[in-house]
Amino acid sequence: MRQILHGRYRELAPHLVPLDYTNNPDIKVPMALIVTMPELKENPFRDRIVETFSEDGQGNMSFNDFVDMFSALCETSPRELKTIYAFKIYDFNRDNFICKEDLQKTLNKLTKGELTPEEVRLVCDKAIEEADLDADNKLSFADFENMISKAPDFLSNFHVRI
Ligand SMILES: [Ca+2]
Ligand SMILES: [Ca+2]
Repeated sequence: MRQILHGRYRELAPHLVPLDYTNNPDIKVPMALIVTMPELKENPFRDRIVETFSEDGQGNMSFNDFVDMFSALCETSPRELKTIYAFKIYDFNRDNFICKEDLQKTLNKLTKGELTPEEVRLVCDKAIEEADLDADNKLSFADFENMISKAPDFLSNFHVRI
């Protein structure tokens, strides 16, 4: 798997990525190139996914970041792991909670802008109301796990076959 991924990583930037990785060179491939991969380019969360898995938080990916990303996204990776990353990806403002604004952005991406702002608001209010176990009007990770158990569709963008 690592070898296949190295080939895929290298073909994104052959002038940048060496063939020999035995000394773990400090190379990063920018997000703009990563998101062109067929596994990601149709995914409405591609930028967020790449940002979230990049150690620098900006989407510049080392080979290790790249391996971590595809290990988490592959079809055999456990749901708990996908849930952890989905929470980070949906937490747009990175405050460790999914608030209404985060969920509205998420839903706009999930539905590709097919819902009106009013519909998005209604769906978000209802989703938070149903999942919010401690009633603070935002989703902690525990609340989010509760939401995923009822609505696994929220993980549907985090399965990739490579
Ligand atoms: Ca947040
Ligand atoms: Ca809560």
